Amino acid sequence: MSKQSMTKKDEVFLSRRRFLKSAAALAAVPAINSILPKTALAKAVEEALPHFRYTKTAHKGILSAAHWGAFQGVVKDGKMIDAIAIDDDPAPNELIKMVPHQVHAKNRVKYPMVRRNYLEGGAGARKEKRGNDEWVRVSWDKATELVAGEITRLQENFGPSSIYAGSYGWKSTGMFHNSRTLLHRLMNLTGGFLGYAGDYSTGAAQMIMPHVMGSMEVYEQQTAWPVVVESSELVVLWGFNAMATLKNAWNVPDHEGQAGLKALKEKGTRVIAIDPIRNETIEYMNAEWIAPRPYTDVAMMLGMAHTLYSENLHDKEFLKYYTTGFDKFLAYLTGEVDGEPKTAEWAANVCGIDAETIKMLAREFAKNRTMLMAGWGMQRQHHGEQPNWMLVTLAAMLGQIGLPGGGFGFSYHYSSGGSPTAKGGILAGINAGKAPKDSPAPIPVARIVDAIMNPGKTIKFNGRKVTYPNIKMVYVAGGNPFHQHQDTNTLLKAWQQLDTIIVQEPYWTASAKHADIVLPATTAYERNDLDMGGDYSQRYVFPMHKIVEPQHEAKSDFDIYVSLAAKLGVKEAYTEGKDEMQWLKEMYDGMAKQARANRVPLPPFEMFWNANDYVVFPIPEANKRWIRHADFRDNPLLNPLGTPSGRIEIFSDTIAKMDYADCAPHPKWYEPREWYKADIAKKYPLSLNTAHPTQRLHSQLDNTPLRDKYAIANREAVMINNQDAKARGIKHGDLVRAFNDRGQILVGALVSADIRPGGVRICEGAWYDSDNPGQTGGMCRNGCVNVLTFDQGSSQLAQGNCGHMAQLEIEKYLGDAPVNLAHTSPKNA
Ligand SMILES: Nc1nc2c(c(=O)[nH]1)N[C@H]1C(S)=C(S)[C@@H](COP(=O)(O)OP(=O)(O)OC[C@H]3O[C@@H](n4cnc5c(=O)[nH]c(N)nc54)[C@H](O)[C@@H]3O)O[C@H]1N2
Ligand SMILES: Nc1nc2c(c(=O)[nH]1)N[C@H]1C(S)=C(S)[C@@H](COP(=O)(O)OP(=O)(O)OC[C@H]3O[C@@H](n4cnc5c(=O)[nH]c(N)nc54)[C@H](O)[C@@H]3O)O[C@H]1N2
Ligand SMILES: [Mo]
Repeated sequence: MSKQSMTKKDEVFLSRRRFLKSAAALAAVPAINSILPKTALAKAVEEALPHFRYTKTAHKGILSAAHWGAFQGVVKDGKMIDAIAIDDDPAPNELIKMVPHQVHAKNRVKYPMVRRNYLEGGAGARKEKRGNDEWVRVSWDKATELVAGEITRLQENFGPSSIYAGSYGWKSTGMFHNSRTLLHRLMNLTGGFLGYAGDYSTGAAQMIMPHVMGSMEVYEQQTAWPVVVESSELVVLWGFNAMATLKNAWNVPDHEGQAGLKALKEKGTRVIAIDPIRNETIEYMNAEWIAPRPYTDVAMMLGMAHTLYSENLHDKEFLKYYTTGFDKFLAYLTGEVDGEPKTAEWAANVCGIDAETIKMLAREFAKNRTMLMAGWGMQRQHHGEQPNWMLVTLAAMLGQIGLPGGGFGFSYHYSSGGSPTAKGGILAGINAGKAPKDSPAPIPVARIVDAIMNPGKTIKFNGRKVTYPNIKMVYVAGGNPFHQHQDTNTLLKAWQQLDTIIVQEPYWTASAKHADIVLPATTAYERNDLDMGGDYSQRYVFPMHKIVEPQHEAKSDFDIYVSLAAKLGVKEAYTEGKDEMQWLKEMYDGMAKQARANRVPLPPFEMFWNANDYVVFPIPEANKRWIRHADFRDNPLLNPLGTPSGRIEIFSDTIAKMDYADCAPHPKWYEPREWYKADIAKKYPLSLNTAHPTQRLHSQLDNTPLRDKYAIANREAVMINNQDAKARGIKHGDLVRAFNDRGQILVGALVSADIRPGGVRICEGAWYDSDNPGQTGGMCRNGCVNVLTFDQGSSQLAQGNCGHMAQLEIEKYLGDAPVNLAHTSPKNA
């Protein structure tokens, strides 16, 4: 295999306009509940077809899947009461157990609801009351009439750029009930919409890497785990917490990354971790922990690069044959251009790690077969382009890129990058259809609030210019802007500018509470779907059977859009005449055809669906030995990188031509907007870390009992070093106010030695709950960290978000503890 690549957020759009030959055959498909236990026929098929795996826990429940794993849902008296991970899962987790709680959560959106003033006064009426208005229950017919009417009004009067329907978010798994793509499909049939570019995850890295490596690197297959276990002598975990982040995946996780880490641990490979926090992966691997000042990694890497150069440890052959521009970078590294040599001593003064340690690290990296594995937290920062570029430069100087167990990897912590790729078939998801010709150009995803606030403003973006249109409506389905976006108070202001906000959701999240029209969506467990298991391994195909009937008046996203399509006169085009099961059969058949071409025969759809089983594709031996960039290393002329030079660009002419003051044409240390040496640190001395939550997926599952395990004083936890806590008279378990000039939140003190002094961690994803609803400046009673972050692009190149960075102060909260209403439904709802 010469190149393995995949994208995360954009499903593989295989356009198959083929219609079902026999829809009638499907009518015979019985409901899953009626076909358990397994039929004799299914058992016979399974014996004949080894990749059609009999669910070992069969008969316990109904097979389905989520971001946190595949499981069987157990139902009693129409209610889901348990979820049991499949036996093939090498690292089943506690999130799976929350599935029944998701279905039966108290704060489900039960009926379509409209904000009273909106219902009575129309679009834009009393918009300042959003978040603090009454809710009125309406019929589905009325709700869809309002939504369809507003789409029509805006398309006619202002055109597609007035409707932001990008709808970024992690929704649920399932290749068909993809709330976002299905929304795009509707909008494309009705005049187009304003969408987004990039994502919140790798906003900076995915834009800079193509200039440097010719590919995004962050969503690409990594050197296979068996190779790492066998060949790496030193593994460096740089801002990397895979034991937490691998619990979830974009599709259904295969959890093979945890198996890889376990094997590494059992072998006793040396592991060094660089992170301001001694996170659970460091703990699990018992790694050597180096804790730099937050946001200073680029300086630290420069100090190492300088050591390699000055001690003649860099690989000159590799730099010569496989890279371009090292000489120009060198002039910066040695201080020739700015009078500032980036020595280990210089770096020590910036990152707070002593020069001897920095030098030791550089020498160890050079001496051993070293794999640099990096997470994405440090690129979700101001100048977040630089850590990735500099890490690649460091790896290039070490000269091990393309060798077994050497080089760098930017996706070992995500969706099990490095889990060897199987050979079978791939499910194509539902497609968004064709965008109309005059569709507006997308805006960088994290600039949405800036765009709403500043229509007509032009910004720079990766060599292009983007002019913000006049956005009048936001349609959210499968995302949670009140958690995902930085600087919540500014978001609130922006939300108050809009004519209409529609939120399609299973729960009364803060985003729902601040909308005009709320449409109740089912969870994934109330509908039928299919998904792949293993984003990189593509190893499994899971049926996602409906486990319980839709709760209350909730409808699947597909059914909601079909009703809207009917009102907008595009129903036939939208459904192509197919219902849920017909779409699933078509997706399965397309996948099975590819599998057959790969000599992996699969049973017909009906049999697959009825058997409560899943498919496990074989993994070719060669893929277990796969090494990222080995082909490039073997022959850079025949297998050039996708960069202009075909080589690793340590200096980029493309970026030089952009001429951005905040993104030089070579990796460079920039002082960030907020950090411990900035003026702001005198007032707000603590540096914020907003790591992803171990026992949640962002905001998802915050309304389940798992919260009892991590909430402190009934709020999101703030991790703080013992010394910093002591200096402020804060004890473990105390209620604490965290604040800066942008806002204030209540959190519970988690006092610990596992965080470097000067840093605090408040995980992203707590549901926003203001004590002054709808107004800016209120205190969030649940600890939504984005109240404290700033909303600025990483640089003009990537315009990525800076969610992982902010200065703040904390103090013991002395008032009466206010009631936390984050997980309650509004009155009458
Ligand atoms: N400060 C800071 N901010 C961050 C980050 C950070 O590190 N720091 N991380 C960023 C990153 S990487 C990301 S990816 C974003 C994530 O941000 P989001 O993707 O917005 O986070 P989720 O909590 O997954 O939101 C998904 C929402 O979809 C709803 N949902 C689930 N299933 C369905 C469905 O089938 N249909 C519909 N209609 N709705 C459904 C859920 O209830 C939930 O409200 O956050 C970003 N924000
Ligand atoms: N359990 C769980 N798993 C998830 C998610 C989730 O919400 N929960 N979200 C999924 C998604 S959408 C994404 S994008 C990925 C996110 O994956 P990542 O972005 O890699 O995860 P983070 O937790 O934000 O950051 C990883 C590590 O970086 C460290 N870090 C932060 N700032 C710095 C710094 O300045 N320097 C250094 N050296 N280290 C730093 C943090 O302390 C943390 O240990 O995870 C995915 N998996
Ligand atoms: Mo993400």
